[in-house]
Amino acid sequence: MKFKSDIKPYDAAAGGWDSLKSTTRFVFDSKLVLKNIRNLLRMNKIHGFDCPGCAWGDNNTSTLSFCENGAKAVAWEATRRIVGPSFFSQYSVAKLYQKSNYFLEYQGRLTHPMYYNNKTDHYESISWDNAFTVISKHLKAMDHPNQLELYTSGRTSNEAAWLYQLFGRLIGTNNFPDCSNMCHEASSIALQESIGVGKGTIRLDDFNHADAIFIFGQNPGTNHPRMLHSLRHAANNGAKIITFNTLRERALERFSNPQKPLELITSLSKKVSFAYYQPNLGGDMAAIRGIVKVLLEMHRIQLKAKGKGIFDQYFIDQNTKGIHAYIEAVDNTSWHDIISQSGLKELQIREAAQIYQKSNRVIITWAMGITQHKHSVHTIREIVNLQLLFGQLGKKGAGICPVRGHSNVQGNRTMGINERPQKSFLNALGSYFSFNPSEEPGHCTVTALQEMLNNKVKVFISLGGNLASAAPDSLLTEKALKQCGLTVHISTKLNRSHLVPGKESLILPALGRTERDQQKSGNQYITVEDSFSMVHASEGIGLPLTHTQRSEIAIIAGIAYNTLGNNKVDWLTLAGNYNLIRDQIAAIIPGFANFNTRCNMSKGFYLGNSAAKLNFKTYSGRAEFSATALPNSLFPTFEDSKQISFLLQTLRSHDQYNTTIYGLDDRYRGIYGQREVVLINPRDIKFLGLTEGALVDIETLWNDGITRRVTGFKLVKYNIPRGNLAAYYPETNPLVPLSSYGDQSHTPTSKSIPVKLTLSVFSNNSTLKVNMI
Ligand SMILES: Nc1nc2c(c(=O)[nH]1)N[C@H]1C(S)=C(S)[C@@H](COP(=O)(O)OP(=O)(O)OC[C@H]3O[C@@H](n4cnc5c(=O)[nH]c(N)nc54)[C@H](O)[C@@H]3O)O[C@H]1N2
Ligand SMILES: Nc1nc2c(c(=O)[nH]1)N[C@H]1C(S)=C(S)[C@@H](COP(=O)(O)OP(=O)(O)OC[C@H]3O[C@@H](n4cnc5c(=O)[nH]c(N)nc54)[C@H](O)[C@@H]3O)O[C@H]1N2
Ligand SMILES: [Mo]
Repeated sequence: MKFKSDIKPYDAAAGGWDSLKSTTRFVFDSKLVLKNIRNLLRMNKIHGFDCPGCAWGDNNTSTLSFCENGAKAVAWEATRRIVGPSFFSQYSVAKLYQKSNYFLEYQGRLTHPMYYNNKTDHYESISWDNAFTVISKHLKAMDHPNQLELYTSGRTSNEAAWLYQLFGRLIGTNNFPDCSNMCHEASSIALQESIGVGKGTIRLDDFNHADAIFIFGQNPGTNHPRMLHSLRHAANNGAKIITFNTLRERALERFSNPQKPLELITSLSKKVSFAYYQPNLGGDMAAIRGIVKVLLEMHRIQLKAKGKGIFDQYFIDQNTKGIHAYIEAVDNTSWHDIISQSGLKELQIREAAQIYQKSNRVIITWAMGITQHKHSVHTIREIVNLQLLFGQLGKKGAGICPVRGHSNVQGNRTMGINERPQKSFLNALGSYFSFNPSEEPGHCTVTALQEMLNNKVKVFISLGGNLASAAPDSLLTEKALKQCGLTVHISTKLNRSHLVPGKESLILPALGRTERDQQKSGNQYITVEDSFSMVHASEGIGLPLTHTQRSEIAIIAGIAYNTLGNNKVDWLTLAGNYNLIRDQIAAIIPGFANFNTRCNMSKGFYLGNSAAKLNFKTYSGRAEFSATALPNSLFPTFEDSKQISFLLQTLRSHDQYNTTIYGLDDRYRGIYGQREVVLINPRDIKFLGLTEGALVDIETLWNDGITRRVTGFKLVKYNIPRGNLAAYYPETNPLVPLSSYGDQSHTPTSKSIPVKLTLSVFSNNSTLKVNMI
């Protein structure tokens, strides 16, 4: 496939004609027009499947409930192209390793269980029974349950996640590293500490009642396009949308609705953001602290003048703990630090504070621009601090909203995919199934990789996902996977993780969410939970490509039955009727009573949120202010400080889903046909004595003597603060040190990597560049 590379500013609004053209181009390009359209129509509808694109909620009001990127995800899964035994006999693993991620996934759907033959370096066909035997042999040979790592990617259904964690816990481990560790972990930890529940407090309808919506570190136009609809409705109702984003993101500036024909015809488009601030990478905690400083000033003035300040004193007295220490921390933070760290002007911070103060009902949302830093937990707690001062919890149109990534990542956690499970959950599980679950904390993604590098892991099983490309320090991660005794990948498409096999390796082909899943008791549906704690049923409708693919649930049940027998759990019977799995969930997980009956409700059901009801399940029983100082520096300082250094963030383009690359365009950012680019402030280009379009090498500045470099990246001038850079993930994952992760969260610091740039001597080729088409 040939791509023409180009860079041109994108002037149109987000959504609109271009979005429609792009969606339809994608759907019509594939040879399955009818099937794709039918799939789109049924997406997020009753008797249809939940969109595998993202975890945004759905109010079932729009006739065509899809977005451009959801359409891409469906079309991508619905391909008729096949990666079967003959494909693998044609390509050795070494040969495939040379190919790009785009090439690998474009080859089509995995159809047969495959076993890696290390003598020939080819994957070869294996029967399902023999595959299960290989796995159980390895599992039974382990000296200790913690030699097993059970990775999960957040597309997995509640039912599959449930069986998977049950299997792991019966074996005796809590090693459940998952994509969430690299994603919203900091949100879960911070919210649990602050308000006693690791989830957002709002419901979709709250957007219709908000006076202001503050969006931090998130690019909804690409990653949560359906959120634009909610924002737009909110704006129509008079809500002010305030954006904090290091980059100017097109879809946060203007948006027109591709599902409203009149708007398309008249090219009407709405300004999205009422105010747009561009803090430095990692500067949001300082920005929020600044906003609070201004509000505290106003509070004190008014208190003096009128005897009543602007904070919600009643809410604070009734519901919170720690206000005094927090106010002291705010007083101790200097304007100098606030301005230098946030990169914003005092005037801008005062303006944002004023908008906040004038709004009765405020929602704050955020995503990866907040969670993938060293001080992310503190930043999120600072967001909560601000909301607590004004009682922005427990009322309509107000609250906190971490916008989740994978479509069921929140549900996976609810089901117990958690390396640090709550004791109450383990107790309930143990008494239902009559065993003593281990209480020893398990491994997260980073610690699992460290254990693999220490040769402590015998078996790695991956339920979806692509750890080799998603994890930091790509070369180390690949080494880690290769050192396992057995790697098992339950996957829909070929990806890089399959090409770094352990001493033995299996690929097990799974059905996708859009496909019909027929088991002994008939067609099955699964369930998922969105960002708003709504649980929906989802039923695949497309015919599977072959009878050799199996559902994730059937695969887990097969592994578990072969390893543990049906002594405590009748795995194969559960796999024959998913209602029986839901009965177990209903008996053990709070909020799921009568699960099977409630799945039939048309719009799903709400799990509830204790903090939204002002019931705070923290140690003190109150919402806790957190009183931390700003980080000393946003930039790790090393001895060699003479270098001109930058902070790099790694983000998504418009044509990708995490490690899956659909195409090489990033339309809203005006970048076409290329991904090896680095966005940089024009003055920094000049400062470096370079010109736009020059090819540079990016090298990490870290303290462990390892050289981490990617080469031949094109400089693209962009509206971004000086000293900050942006480039795409996963191409830049080799730059993220495995030892650079968030305090408490262990989330790789993918949004603040200290780097230097040098003119590339390689021009177009490099040792690390594995992503050429
Ligand atoms: N189409 C599509 N949809 C997806 C995904 C996908 O890859 N493709 N991935 C899914 C997943 S798993 C996730 S987690 C979400 C990710 O959704 P996002 O979090 O929107 O994803 P990123 O591309 O990482 O974008 C981070 C945004 O934060 C900004 N940012 C970065 N650092 C900072 C900072 O320090 N401060 C501020 N204020 N802004 C900052 C960046 O400029 C960028 O706009 O999307 C989900 N949905
Ligand atoms: N540098 C950098 N690194 C990052 C990030 C970043 O912003 N910057 N973001 C992080 C984030 S937020 C996340 S969530 C992780 C994502 O990490 P992962 O979830 O591990 O990665 P994905 O790319 O979503 O996984 C794609 C693979 O999942 C498989 N798959 C797709 N659908 C299904 C299905 O229905 N069933 C099964 N069994 N398999 C399926 C396919 O084989 C596909 O190749 O990456 C993280 N890594
Ligand atoms: Mo994510």
